[in-house]
Amino acid sequence: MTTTIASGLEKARQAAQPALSKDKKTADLSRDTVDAHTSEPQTTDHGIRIQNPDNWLKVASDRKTGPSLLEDHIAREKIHRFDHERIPERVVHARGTGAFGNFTLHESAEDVSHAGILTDTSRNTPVFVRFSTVQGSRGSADTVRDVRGFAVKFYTDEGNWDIVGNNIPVFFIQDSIKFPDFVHAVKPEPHNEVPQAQTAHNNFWDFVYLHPEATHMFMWAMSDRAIPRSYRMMQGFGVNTYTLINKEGKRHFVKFHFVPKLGVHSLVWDEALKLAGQDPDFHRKDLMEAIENGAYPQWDFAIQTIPEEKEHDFDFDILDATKVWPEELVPLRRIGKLELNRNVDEFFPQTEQVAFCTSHIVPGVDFSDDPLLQGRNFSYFDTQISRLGINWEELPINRPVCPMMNFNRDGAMRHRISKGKVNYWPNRFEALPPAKAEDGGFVSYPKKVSGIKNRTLSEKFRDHHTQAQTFYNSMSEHEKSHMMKALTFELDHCDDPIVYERLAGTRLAEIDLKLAQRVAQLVGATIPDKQLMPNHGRSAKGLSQTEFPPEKPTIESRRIAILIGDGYDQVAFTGMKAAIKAAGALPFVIGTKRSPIYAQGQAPETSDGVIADHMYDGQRSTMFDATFVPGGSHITTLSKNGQLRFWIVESFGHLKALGATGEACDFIKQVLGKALDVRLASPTSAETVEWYGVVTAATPKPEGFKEGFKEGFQVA
Ligand code: HDE
Repeated sequence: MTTTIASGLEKARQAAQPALSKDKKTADLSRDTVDAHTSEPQTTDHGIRIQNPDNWLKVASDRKTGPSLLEDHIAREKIHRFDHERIPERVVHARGTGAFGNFTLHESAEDVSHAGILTDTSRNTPVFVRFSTVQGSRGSADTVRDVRGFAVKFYTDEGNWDIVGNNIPVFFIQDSIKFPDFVHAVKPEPHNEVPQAQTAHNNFWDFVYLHPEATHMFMWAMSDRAIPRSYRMMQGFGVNTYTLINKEGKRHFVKFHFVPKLGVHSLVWDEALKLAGQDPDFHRKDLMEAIENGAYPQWDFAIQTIPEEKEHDFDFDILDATKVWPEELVPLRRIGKLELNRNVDEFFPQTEQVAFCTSHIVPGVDFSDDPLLQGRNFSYFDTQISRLGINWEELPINRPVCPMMNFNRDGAMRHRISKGKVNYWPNRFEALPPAKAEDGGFVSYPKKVSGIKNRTLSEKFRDHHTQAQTFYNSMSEHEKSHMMKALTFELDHCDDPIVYERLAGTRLAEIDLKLAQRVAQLVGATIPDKQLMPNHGRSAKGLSQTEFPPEKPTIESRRIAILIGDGYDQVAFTGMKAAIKAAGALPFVIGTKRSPIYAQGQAPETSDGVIADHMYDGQRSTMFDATFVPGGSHITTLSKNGQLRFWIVESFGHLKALGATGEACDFIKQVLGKALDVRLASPTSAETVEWYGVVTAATPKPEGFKEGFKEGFQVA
């Protein structure tokens, strides 16, 4: 007996239900989720079963292929659907990836907000988070130097709340009217559409010079923050100033923060550049891999609040998105936890169609007069219309989990069917009445407004250098050196002398003369001889990423390569692999081939050997956080292989932990040669860090050694 299509689909729908206990959003999405891996036959979009999906209907015989018939409605439907698969990509943040998770609150913020999600510690609020780069197109590489988007959609019981943030706490411009100019300048240049996903070109640096307000942000963008190791290892910042309203109607200004439990970590520029070609999906895969392995990324959710009456107590304007609120003045209050624990089922309907809006707020949260936020509140709604159409909020990923009902109607692709005789308010049935504030109705904060209509910002918006200097002063020596190199790389890609002359000779000389001089020398600009603005010499907390180690020492979810060939030491290999797994990290066996590899003393007749996860030519050291080489006679083979030797050298150069036992110790020492001696002989503090990256053990026993390896790994 054949099943009907309807019951088949129902079965498919059921099969697609995630095994996880369903939160409200998961349950909601399951209404629209089907399993495509079913044995039910294919159908057309109008539901008839397709008998032959491989051949267009033709007038043909055994001997002759005749004309294809336009009559073939099945083939035409297939091609026509394909022709229209693409929608416009996001004008910025086109490249991204997302995941589901949950938000929990451990400390009520009822003193500052009456929002349910910020006061009810028993709630488990479903979330969808999308991380992104800003400049590149949808197919661009993950590891480019760029700001990362960190957009969170909370499906709260009172409606969706979106925090559409970045991994850097400030922004390039102060007024949203400048955004189109900024984005045009940062994107590929108009005459040749070059370069892709990079700020390293004339127009970006020209814009930055002409907007001194961008100085603070470009210093952040040249820091290691702009090349994160993983989306899981970066902070999230709401950037804009919002407000919170409590039960008594009192208003606080607020900034939102997410602090990763794994700590903040970055790639080094050389790794980032190589990975962009070797594995353009590096961050996307990293997030999926961690979630699949149960290493759910977590962030502390924190708020900084300032009572309304203190708005003007600071020497910067708290509504200026080019400024941070120094933690010394406004401490961070960690009140909740964000966890990502489920990958998407299908990229397009979820990650691509998700639409965030800064204006999506819930009662207890409100806007401020932050001029960047005000413009964003218009832009995000507007842009979704060209991407997704007017009914974008009906899409499964975007719809709220609380009751949603109003008289917005019609428009292209309307999906919902609203029963009833009226579609307006007020109506004779009193259908869909307004909600009182005490029943959750959203009430805008009754702020008194007065002033003169004009196009200016307050006086304090004009200080563009104090915080840029503080940021630079707060960097560790190696962070400063990375910034110098980043600036040099960028300006080296600018071929218009006016661009690199002005940037090095003016903007950088306003921040730090030594930095300006070094960059100018390297990029061929006139070397400035005076600091253009006195550096105040102050530094601040929370700016250097060295202040964000993991919450607890861990190598959880780190990728560790184990290099082997025929003749590897089995005891060291199995011991270390098990130790890596037990520590929650991910061991990858990289072999000289992906067919069986035999340990020392083993033979095909007596053993199945080990099948490597990958062969060395398909991988690079850049794709791993650490490398282990067990001893054994395979070292004779490995040491003759130029690419494996380079693997060791490259890994060492990127300050990664290298572990070795037995014969592999000499191999590593010999490959690293003088580089290793130099570091051992004169370990300056920066070099000590590099030296710690290498741990070797003379005997092939992983016990005792693995702790050192792990430690070296953390320090590096
Ligand atoms: Fe955005 N931004 N933005 N932005 N932004 C968009 O909205 C815009 C700004 C951010 O994963 C667009 O849906 C203006 C700051 C993220 O889907 C668009 C201004 C911050 C994402 C838009 C800003 C952001 C976007 C393009 C200046 C950090 C990706 C597609 C006033 C706090 C969200 C879309 C996702 C996306 C406008 C500045 C973060 C065009 C006008 C500051 C994370 O609406």
